[in-house]
Amino acid sequence: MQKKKEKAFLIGVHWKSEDKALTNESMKELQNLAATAEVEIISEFIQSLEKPKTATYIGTGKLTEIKNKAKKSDVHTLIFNNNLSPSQSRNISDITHCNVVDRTELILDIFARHARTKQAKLQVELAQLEYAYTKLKRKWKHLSRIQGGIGFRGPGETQIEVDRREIQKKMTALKAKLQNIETISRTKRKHRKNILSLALVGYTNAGKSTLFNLLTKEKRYTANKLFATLDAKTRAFFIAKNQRLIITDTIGFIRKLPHRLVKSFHSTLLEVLEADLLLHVVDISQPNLFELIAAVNDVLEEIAVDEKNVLMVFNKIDRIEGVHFKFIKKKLMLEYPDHVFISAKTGDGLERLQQKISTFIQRSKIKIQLEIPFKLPKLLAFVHENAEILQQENHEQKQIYKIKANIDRQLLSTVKKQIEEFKLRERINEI
Ligand SMILES: Nc1nc2c(ncn2[C@@H]2O[C@H](COP(=O)(O)OP(=O)(O)OP(=O)(O)O)[C@@H](O)[C@H]2O)c(=O)[nH]1
Ligand SMILES: [Mg+2]
Repeated sequence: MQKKKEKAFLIGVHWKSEDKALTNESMKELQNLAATAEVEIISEFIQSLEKPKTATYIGTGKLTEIKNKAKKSDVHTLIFNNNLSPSQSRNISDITHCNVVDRTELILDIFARHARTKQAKLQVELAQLEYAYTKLKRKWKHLSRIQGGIGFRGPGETQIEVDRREIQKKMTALKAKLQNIETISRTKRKHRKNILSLALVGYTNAGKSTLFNLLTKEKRYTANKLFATLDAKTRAFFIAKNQRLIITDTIGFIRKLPHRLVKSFHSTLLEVLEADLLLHVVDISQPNLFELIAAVNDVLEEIAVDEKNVLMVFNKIDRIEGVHFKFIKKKLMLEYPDHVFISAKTGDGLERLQQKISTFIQRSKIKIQLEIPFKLPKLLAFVHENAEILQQENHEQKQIYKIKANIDRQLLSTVKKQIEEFKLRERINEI
């Protein structure tokens, strides 16, 4: 038998200074989030306000109306499209006799459902505790029968009445565990330091994992759900002969993500921090795509990756009509000089994308002259393997190979370091 869905009302605010379309888009996103959390939406309420009410976020008149309707429809959960302060949640709950869930708590509930790997589970647990820490919840007697609903799943269930110190102790332990995982993945990354790395970033559901699968021929889970991916996965792939790269698929972003929550996903986002090139995947069929791009850029800024090379990947071109596509294409091309249009589903544009990545690789290479000592044959082999050799002369007298090559900047520093170290050793031996 299918488990009965939790019934809920969605509640949003239309800020009078903002466009109504923006509120509608945001409410649609809340519907998607609620659907992903397997909630049955019974009704939706939107109140127009200039600013939030300090005590109850929305007006008390509206809350009384909601209370009466909730009673009639046997609804016990109210999902707010905004983040509420602890006292606001408490006051709303007092008036309506309902379980109050804010936007972040709903997202965290989805995270708890979707976390599969150990790392993702630990990060979700940390995120839940971080949020609970700032927002300790009281359990309400009249709500005891609806326990286990949104905001009370997973670790949220046990922490409700635990005091702040206990939570802090737990958070420290979780951070230590995550740190261990980070150390392991850092060692792995060190081994790959010489390979150029890409990371997929973008709004949730933009098609990052679908593109990852297309490029790497992997079978990563993709779904028309928000936050289908919560962990990071890195794979090597070839873009052309001799052009081996690594690419990381990771968690998607969303609007109004609290700072602390982003911080909890630090381990997963490390790959993004260290990538040479970001592919910012955008669902071109979304009417508000500029806003979604801005939301992603905000999060990138928050995790301090705003200085990176970014290639805009406009995905899902199969989903938009010819005339509209032409119009939007023009606008995007003007706004983002580094871009490509693709469909990760049909494969349309894949070659264009590969070409763009190749160009980036070429651009990141520089032409240099190197003097590799005869005594370092391994280094010579390494350079041959990883750089484009333009010329090589052997100087018997000086005991060096003189090489002209196009080489990746990162590689160059590794090679130079080895030559310097060799020279230093020689000098020490001489003394
Ligand atoms: N029509 C169409 N659908 C696509 C395309 N790319 C991805 N999708 C669909 O969009 C949905 C989301 O794709 P994912 O690859 O899971 O998206 P994601 O960016 O990894 O999402 P999260 O991991 O949830 O952040 C899936 O249902 C895909 O089948 C495309 O080019 N065209
Ligand atoms: Mg994904």
